[in-house]
Amino acid sequence: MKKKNWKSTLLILILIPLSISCISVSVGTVEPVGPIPNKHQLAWQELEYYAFIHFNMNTFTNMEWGYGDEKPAQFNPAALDTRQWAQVAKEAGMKGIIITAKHHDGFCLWPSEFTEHSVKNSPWKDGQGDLIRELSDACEEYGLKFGVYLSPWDRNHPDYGKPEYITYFRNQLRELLTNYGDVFEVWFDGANGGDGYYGGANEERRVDKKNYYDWPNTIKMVRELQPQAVIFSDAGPDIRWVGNEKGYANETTWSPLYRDSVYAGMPDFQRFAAGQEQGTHWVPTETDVSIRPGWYYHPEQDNQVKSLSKLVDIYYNSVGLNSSLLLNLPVDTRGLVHENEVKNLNELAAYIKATFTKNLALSQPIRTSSTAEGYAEGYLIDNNPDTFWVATADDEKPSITLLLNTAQEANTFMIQEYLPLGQRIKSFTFEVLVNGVWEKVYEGSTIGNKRLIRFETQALDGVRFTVTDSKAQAVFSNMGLFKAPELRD
Ligand code: FUL
Repeated sequence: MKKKNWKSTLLILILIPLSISCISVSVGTVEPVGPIPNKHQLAWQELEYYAFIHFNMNTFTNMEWGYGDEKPAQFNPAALDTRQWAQVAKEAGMKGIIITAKHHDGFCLWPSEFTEHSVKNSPWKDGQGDLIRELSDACEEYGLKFGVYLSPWDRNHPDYGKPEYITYFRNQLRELLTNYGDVFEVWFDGANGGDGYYGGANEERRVDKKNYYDWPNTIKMVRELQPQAVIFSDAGPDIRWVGNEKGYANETTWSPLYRDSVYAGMPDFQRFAAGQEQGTHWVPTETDVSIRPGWYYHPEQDNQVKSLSKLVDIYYNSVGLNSSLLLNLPVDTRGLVHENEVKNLNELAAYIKATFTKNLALSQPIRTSSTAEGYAEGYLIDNNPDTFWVATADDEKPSITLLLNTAQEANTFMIQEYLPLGQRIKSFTFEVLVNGVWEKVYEGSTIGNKRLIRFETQALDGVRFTVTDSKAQAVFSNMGLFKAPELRD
């Protein structure tokens, strides 16, 4: 690349259209490093940030885990408005909503034909309501994806623990996946078995978590009914749990996993938080965390909504660590996302926008230690997820150096691997150039979908990103240098 600004701009303008027509050729010249994501996983990777909504019987009993003996009469939101949920999520910059259609207490937010324990016997809309329909309609209206959480554990159902329950569970899943349009994600919880009401038995029921649910056949059913949906559980098959509920992914996060050796609800799943470099399947992490201490609404937590700086920290440590952020909003007893949530969500949206709208790397000279034939540095900043830059295969420490035409204040660096060719980078360093002196400000491991690096705000003359170890030649689709606003709390 030439140093002159107008020339690099011109080159990028020429390269963008060229790159689009070259994609298939380019992919052919660089061998993928398996495993790689399928097209549904790839579409999911782009979402990055979407909402969980925990709203169900527990909202009205002020519980986290209902026992299963609650009465449908207790479910009675006065001002339920799923369009408000969708509007809040949309304005927050979220890409979808996943709703607790049935939690562990077994109460169903849709009028299932297979149980009486549902909204059809509640006072809400005189038993005529269908919350799942309302939410799926609201999501469509607001251009959001729609997903469902269906708890495998059911503390209400008399057959839980017996083979008959699996038929019931699948019947419910079939209803959810047949009657409510496109579903982008199906969420299966790992909490399975324990004490409960179980139709009046009031006893403890343990299940063989690995075999009881016959997951392979349930997964087959999801594939038939909603082929585009990704399936989440502790262990995949498509997306895995990040291993904690605090909002933090692991510094090292491999999307590959030895998937067939893990299962939903396995007791020590946390040890898979980092994934496995040599894993056999693409099973990226999803970071689920609540905006309040509880998953469900509790009035006494009205003043414990996570602050902007906490939410920003979570965003950087999930989206910025090769994960997605599933941020839970506990809808309140009115049936609305509470004002305190709305305020902080909007602050986060404004912060993200203020940070990432202006990429300081655009139209600036980029130098690389090598570039494979047919590729160019310009692909790194063309903001096109389908183009990518490739180092030569013999370049053992590929580096990307951005030299700014004039010093710029910055504090955030972003880089993304090109996922269709697999996750490759094992370690890297990041340096800043200040007053002619290079200073290493970060050393890290994996990258994957996105790595965000935060550092002290400084007037920079340049930055340098160096791959120090990788599974194969480096391939990046995007990078950026940004200045995030200062956080006050
Ligand atoms: C956990 C559940 O037990 C919690 O109640 C909540 O739904 C959370 C997202 O997953 O395993």
